[in-house]
Amino acid sequence: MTAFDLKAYVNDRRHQADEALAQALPEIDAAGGDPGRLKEGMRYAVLQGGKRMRPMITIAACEAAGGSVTNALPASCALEMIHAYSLVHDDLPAMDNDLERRGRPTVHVAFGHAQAILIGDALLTRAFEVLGRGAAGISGDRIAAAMTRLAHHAGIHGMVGGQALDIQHGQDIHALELLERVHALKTGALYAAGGAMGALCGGATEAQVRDLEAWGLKFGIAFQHADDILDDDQQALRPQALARVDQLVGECDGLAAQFGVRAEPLRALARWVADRAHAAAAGVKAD
Ligand code: GRG
Repeated sequence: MTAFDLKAYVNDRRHQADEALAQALPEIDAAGGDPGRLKEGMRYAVLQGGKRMRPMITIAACEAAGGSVTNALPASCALEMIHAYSLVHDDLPAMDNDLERRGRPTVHVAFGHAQAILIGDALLTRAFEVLGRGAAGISGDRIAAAMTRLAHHAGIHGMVGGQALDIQHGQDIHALELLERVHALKTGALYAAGGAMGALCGGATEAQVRDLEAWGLKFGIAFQHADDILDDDQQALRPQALARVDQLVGECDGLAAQFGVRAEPLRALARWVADRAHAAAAGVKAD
């Protein structure tokens, strides 16, 4: 048996997600012009850089459930637009006040503060429009269920709630349990949405949708622990966080087992997160 080529998989799926996103965002020269440069700002926020991890997980979950890349593209685009909106708003002076992202001026620096708020709002709403239009061969019921999962995980019970919890506690997080609660909401929730939406678009059963949603949540928490280790954040909790990465990745493997060989991309992506965390903890820079 040949080993699964994660690099080739990631390059291919990232390319397909990039193309779908370029099509799903409003064209700058379309009718109506571009008052306030919002269309330009939406494209700037989404299309320049980014690892496309959330679309990747959505596609991989869809494939695990027996669907195709095409089935997963609207949900993948919607999820990445919501991720992009959250970064635009998170970078604002009222939040993190970041001047650079992905090696370029942040949206509020390049387009102005009021425009950045509107660009984030426009990305959030465009996400639901793109998902609502659906994909060929996917029933309206499944699209409606995907929308509900996305709204749930992006909102007060997910990413927005996690951002509020993070703001409330600031630098004052000394227990792994609280740190993981923030990670689960702020980062894990969007991955959970990706797992659930991918499963729904791939034709999964209700139980499988729940399992791939749980897979996404665990993956997202592990991903954030790995990111903390890479960025030297939360140093006091590092040994516990590293142990949790291994545990979470093991749980991901348990959830993916039922999908057999079709879940190989999910398994390889989870293994990549564990390798990244261990390499960073050992002071080695991984891919
Ligand atoms: C403003 C509602 C609202 C939420 C903000 C995204 C976010 C929540 C905060 C940004 C800070 C942060 C560390 C969030 C955790 C999620 C995360 C790891 C974001 C960066 O995601 P990557 O690494 O970024 O996937 P790219 O650029 O590759 O897309």
